Amino acid sequence: MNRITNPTLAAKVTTPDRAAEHIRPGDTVGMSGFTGAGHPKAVPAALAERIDAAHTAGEDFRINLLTGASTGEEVDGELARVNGIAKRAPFVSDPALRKQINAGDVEYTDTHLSHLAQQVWFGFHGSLDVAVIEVAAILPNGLLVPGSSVGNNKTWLDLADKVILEVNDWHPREYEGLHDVYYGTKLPPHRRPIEILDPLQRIGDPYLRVDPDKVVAVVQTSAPDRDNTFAAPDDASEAMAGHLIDFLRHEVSAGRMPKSLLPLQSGVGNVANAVLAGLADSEFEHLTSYTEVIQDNLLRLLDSGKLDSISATSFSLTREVAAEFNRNIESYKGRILLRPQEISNHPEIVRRLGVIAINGMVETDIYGHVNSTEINGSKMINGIGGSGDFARNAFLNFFVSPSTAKNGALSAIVPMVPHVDHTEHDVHVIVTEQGIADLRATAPNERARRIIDTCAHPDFRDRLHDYHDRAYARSTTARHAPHLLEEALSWHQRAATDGRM
Ligand code: 0RQ
Repeated sequence: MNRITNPTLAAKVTTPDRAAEHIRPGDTVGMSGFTGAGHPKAVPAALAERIDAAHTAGEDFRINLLTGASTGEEVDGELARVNGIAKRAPFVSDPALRKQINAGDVEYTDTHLSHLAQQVWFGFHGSLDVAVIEVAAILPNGLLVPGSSVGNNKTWLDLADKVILEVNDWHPREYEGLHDVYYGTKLPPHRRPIEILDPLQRIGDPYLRVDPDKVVAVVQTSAPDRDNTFAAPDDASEAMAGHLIDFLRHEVSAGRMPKSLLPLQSGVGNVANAVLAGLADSEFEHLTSYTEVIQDNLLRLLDSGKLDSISATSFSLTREVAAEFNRNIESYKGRILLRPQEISNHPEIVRRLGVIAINGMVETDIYGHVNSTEINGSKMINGIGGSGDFARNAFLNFFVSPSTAKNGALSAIVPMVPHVDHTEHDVHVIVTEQGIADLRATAPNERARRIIDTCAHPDFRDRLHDYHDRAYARSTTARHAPHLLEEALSWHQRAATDGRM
């Protein structure tokens, strides 16, 4: 089936190599892509070849790359391979790129996912030279049918001087109707309320718009999204899922939320997957989800009839489940909406709907400051992603992690975190396989005892109590959240030198 039915844009079909020639050294490029879904599959590799050739010839050629979130081997992998990225935002997961960031070769701006689009509108990132956007089809009137993610595509298409479109027929043509692209965003002081009152409420259009005069090239591809594999849930993640679901039961019986709970957001990863699997076996019904990423188990929850609807910005599926979804896409219409990430993760809506946010963490300190991104305060893992968008504005948030890492050598509960992504003011509930600590309406010392007693691994519990007790005893005029500053980061110091806390 012909996916490019607009004559003006059909006339611009060309090869990836010719398309990539429109990208110049130093350009800021906005590409599609979110958690391995909907990123361009051909032009970035062609660009990488050009960059490689330029470097061989002794020329400087790197770009500044903005996306929705992580992409795939075809984007971050290819461009990292040729040292083609100077600056990157807002989220990464590619191992080669992570290495370059941690080697100091790539400047990485770790940004809340709902914030990047507006920051580019505000001009914080300078001008956007080129957009490279993957879509499922171009309609006769020139409107674009998005594919498996929306991300920041609306903003990149609106703001870029030049646009390159990749039309990928791996995405079913029947994607048409599964998206809700909001065109009402404005800059302050002209902003208006974003009136989403229900996760599945439509406020926009099913299509992306593009000024055909800006389109410099159209490329055809036929390539799958990233295969997002997950480890089968282990005992620890099943224990965490169990604690969390029991906690939700308790909240319902305390009258703090309805039996159908409140809209769920879950981060990506094995614990989130285990929680979703646990919910499938629970008594909860008519659940909804206001989230950013649709993983296998969220889709399964929808298939099982436990979950009524999902609002997100992207998929992050295994190849097998993606193929199944693509075959049955029509049956999901009216139950799934993909939105731009500035809306899927919008603080106003997260707060209004009362989202239950579940996200992973590296570690928390005894007062509830959470580190989600930087090992030993310095080494980037992925980035904050959408965890801050959701957690800070959630009705209820959970941060989950096994109580230890690296075969028990490191504790996920520490005296002081060396990097803070979520502050004590934002964090509600900490979950490890050991137990669950409800920090709502607690003061720091109460919080410390609760986290240590319920969440810390027994191997570290006494030492954590000892640290807290001595800090309290010594700080006679600073007991609100007492610390021994000379010792607070000694656990990380030891981790850095000996690999053990
Ligand atoms: O490193 O692979 O080298 O061993 O951190 O840890 O156990 O695989 O855990 O996949 O759940 O990721 C916080 C990173 C957890 C994730 C984080 C090491 C560990 C391993 C990963 P290795 P695991 P998970 C929605 C929301 C921020 C973004 C977010 C994350 C690696 O949840 O990126 O929430 N969150 N987005 O060994 C030292 C510790 C450690 C540690 C783990 N205490 N000390 N290293 N590790 N704990 C998605 C989006 O926004 C797109």
